[in-house]
Amino acid sequence: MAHLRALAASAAVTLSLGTFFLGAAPAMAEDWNMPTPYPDATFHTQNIRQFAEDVDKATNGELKITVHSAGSLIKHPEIKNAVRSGTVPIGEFFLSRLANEDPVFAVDSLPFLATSYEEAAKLWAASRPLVEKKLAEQRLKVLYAVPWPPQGLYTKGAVEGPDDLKGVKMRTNNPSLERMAQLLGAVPTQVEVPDIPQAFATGVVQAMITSPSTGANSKAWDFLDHYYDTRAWLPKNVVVVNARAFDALSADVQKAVLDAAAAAEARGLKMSMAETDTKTKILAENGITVAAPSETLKEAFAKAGATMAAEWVKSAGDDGKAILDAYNK
Ligand code: PCA
Repeated sequence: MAHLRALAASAAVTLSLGTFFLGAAPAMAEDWNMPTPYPDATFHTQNIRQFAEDVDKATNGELKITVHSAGSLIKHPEIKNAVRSGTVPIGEFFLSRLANEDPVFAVDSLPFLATSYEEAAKLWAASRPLVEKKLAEQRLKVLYAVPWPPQGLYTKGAVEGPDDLKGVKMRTNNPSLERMAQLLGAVPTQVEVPDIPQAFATGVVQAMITSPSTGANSKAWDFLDHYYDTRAWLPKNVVVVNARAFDALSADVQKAVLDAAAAAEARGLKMSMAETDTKTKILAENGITVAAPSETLKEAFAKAGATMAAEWVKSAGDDGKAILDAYNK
């Protein structure tokens, strides 16, 4: 938009008749639609709304971002490609959803590789360059990423050990979790977050592995009764912008977007950390038994995690090695 304003200014000098009109006209505003997969009460969505507000303020309304939550504009499986093709200029998605495109995208969903916020931050720092490079190949620019709280197991009825998971229909959200479910002897079924209550109510699924946030926001107490705090991994959501759309912004607006993105990454991390305890408490307050996994369940999870890590190292090749070397430094 800066060049438009410069044009207007120079036109105002030469065209005295046009001065009033050009001087009074606001800079032409850009309107961006932003699809996101998760409902409004999700901290990621709240963080994105704040990001949009920050961009609006910092650009004096030159760039307005309208957030369409819960897959209302574009369904989660289509969001990445919609941004890539320019159907929408910006969007959010669950990064490890892309695991089938490239194993690099799955690293934050490997069980027990990074199980604390500190380790998750380290893993993001180690993997970010490659994730950015791979997404840039699709003309997607990474603005920021925010981790979910650690992932735990939700079930109907108590799970004493791994045998209780055999044949159980388990809700999954990406290829890694699908593999995990298989290794546990469960039956994986992909279900998006807004559809979780319905999937449990109709018996499509009987168990899930997700965060205290998603469990509490889905009112898990309406359809199950146990939560095992396995702290298995902290997967991330990523916000990307179509590179062409970003490049078309003025330098000032680009800077405003990047500044707001950096603030959103820091704010989102804090929100996520706070959620871990508050939402676990909400689960307990609503009658869910919150417990540590039994030793045999822990062992089964660890075994599945080790198998997945070995499979990942093999499939990720040099990229995987680069990430793990950076992470273990
Ligand atoms: N909630 C999302 C992603 C991870 C999480 O905690 C989900 O369950 O799909």
